Amino acid sequence: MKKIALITGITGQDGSYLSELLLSKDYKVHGIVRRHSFKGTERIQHLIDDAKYKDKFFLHYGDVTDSCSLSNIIREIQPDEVYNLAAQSHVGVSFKVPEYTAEATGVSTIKLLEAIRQNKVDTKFYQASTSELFGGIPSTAPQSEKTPFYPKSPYGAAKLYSYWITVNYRESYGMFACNGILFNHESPRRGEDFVTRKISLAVANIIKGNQEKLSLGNLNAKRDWGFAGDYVEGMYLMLQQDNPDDYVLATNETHTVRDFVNAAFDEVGIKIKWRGEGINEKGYDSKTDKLLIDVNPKFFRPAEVEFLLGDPSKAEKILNWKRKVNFEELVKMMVRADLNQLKKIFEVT
Ligand code: NAP
Ligand code: G4F
Repeated sequence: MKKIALITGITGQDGSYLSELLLSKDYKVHGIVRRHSFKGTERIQHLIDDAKYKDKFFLHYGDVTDSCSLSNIIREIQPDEVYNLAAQSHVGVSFKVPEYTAEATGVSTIKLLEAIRQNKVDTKFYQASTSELFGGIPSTAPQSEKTPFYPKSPYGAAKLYSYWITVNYRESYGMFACNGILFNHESPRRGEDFVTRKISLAVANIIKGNQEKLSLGNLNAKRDWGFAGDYVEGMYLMLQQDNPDDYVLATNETHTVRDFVNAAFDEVGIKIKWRGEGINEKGYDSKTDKLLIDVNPKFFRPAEVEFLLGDPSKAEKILNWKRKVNFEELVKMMVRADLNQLKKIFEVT
């Protein structure tokens, strides 16, 4: 019998890679999509259109803030595995829409867990937890499953609830429920308002003459950046174990936002020379002295997570998981993809 998976957040970056992975393993994949006024399925359109997935890939209208839709879908499809990836996932935006973030990123998890429990569906559950849980304890590094949490945003606080309610349902009801505590993972499918994609797109646009310069917020923030395609394999592996547990997925390398900018421009043969400090820091093309990067305080957050560095040794040992793509390869992949994409747009217009 083919296994049945349900993915919330299937239209997102991770949802699209996870769908591809599970379809390659011959799963039947069901996803929850919310209604958009215009499209919204770009990242999975190739799967929707592929005739070989006609009887394997199914989408259902629903919303993780709507327990009726969750309960109906769970009852109807009786999944073997549920991957809860849906969230208002932007940390900066969570300060602007804190109450909605609490609903979509926090309370939604109990709605899904209760839909499973009340319908008595025997399923394994993956919760998309995050390194944002570690937030404000920079002295503790690298961060592992044992590091105390200290979220620094409405997003982090909402994810903290989801983390603990997942542990609670495992302990209270014996559910096979796991938290993947994932550090930042990126790809050419990353949302354009996250810093890595904002940078790779800007590099491509500047090279093509569509954009003058790139404005960023905190250049000093350090992140442990990996490739999303590697991380969805870890999610899958967590649900294939005999026992449920929580795991960190990370690269164990950290880089500043400035490092990412340098590496991205390097990819198109531009070396950045930095001058000034704080909000006056600027990046110039070292050959032409053209201004390419400046700092705009509008991208600062009311509270910032300054430093993330993950210790993935538990996942490496127990899941036999290891990231394959390193920082330089990730930057190259993203810049190349954006250059190619822009080339396509120019070729047809
Ligand atoms: P993403 O690209 O922003 O995707 C989020 C997904 O959630 C989208 O499919 C979105 O649907 C859906 N969604 C949002 N609100 C919803 C609602 N009310 N009802 C139903 N669906 C809703 O995020 P991602 O990068 O793939 O991340 C996947 C998960 O991992 C998220 O929970 C995120 O918080 C978490 N996480 C991500 C990272 C990372 O570095 N990427 C690290 C740690 C944890 P629309 O397409 O309709 O907006
Ligand atoms: O790319 P970011 O917006 O990602 P952030 O805040 O680390 O959150 C992402 O990773 C989390 C895992 O740790 C996930 F849980 C979460 O869902 C999301 O996927 O920002 C990265 C860093 C921050 O320090 C931010 O302040 O880059 C800094 N930054 C500097 N300039 C900027 C910008 N971030 C954005 N989005 N835009 C800027 O212009």
